Amino acid sequence: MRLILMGPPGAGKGTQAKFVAEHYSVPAISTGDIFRANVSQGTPLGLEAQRYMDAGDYVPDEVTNSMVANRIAEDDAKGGFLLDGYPRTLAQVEELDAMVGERQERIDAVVVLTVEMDEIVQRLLQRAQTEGRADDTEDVIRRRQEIYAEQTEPLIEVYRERGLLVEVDGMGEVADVTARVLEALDSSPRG
Ligand code: B4P
Repeated sequence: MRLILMGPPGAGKGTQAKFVAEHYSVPAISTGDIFRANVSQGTPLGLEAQRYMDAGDYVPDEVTNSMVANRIAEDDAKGGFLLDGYPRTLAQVEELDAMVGERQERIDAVVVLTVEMDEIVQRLLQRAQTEGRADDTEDVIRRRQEIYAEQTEPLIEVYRERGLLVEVDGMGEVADVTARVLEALDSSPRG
């Protein structure tokens, strides 16, 4: 199974990714997590990514694309993967198409989690208190939502036209959302 998990910042992508990936026995690959791990280890990639992330901006496509290409080339991703938070731009869609095309593979489904804006802001302000992430301040949360609307929302139509889109209500309890995602994937034509 090769899946993409999309949704605005705070929709619960990272939260759902681990349950959904476990269900299909594929690795959950989160570009945000990989960037954060590099930031905390102080690697050159981390130093480059940090200034964008702290401002709520996207890390440049070249940096993100080559990082994903390397990650999905690892052994554990040969039989499938769940991409959490990638692609986020049209250029990343093209690059991902090329990566899977080279391997003679295809994406099976693109899950979009939909969550009301008030709930998103609440979740991220809550996360600011528990995890202390640098990009969970009110100004940066707003900036991240704007960037999502500008650069990532258009991808929904791209994947809808390809017949890959699976829209799931991301409101409510975590376990209920997981159940909805799995049910939607099982009943989607490609699931
Ligand atoms: P991400 O790490 O992907 O962060 P996110 O979109 O904010 O979080 P997510 O939707 O995964 O929410 P979560 O499950 O944590 O990206 C961070 C940054 O990295 C980006 O802004 C960008 O700078 C950079 N980046 C990443 N990918 C990139 C790319 N492809 N290109 C360029 N730059 C990239 O959930 C949020 C909170 O809600 C959590 O506290 C969680 O506990 C809570 N929650 C989840 N589900 C809930 C539920 N059902 N009910 C109540 N609370 C819930």
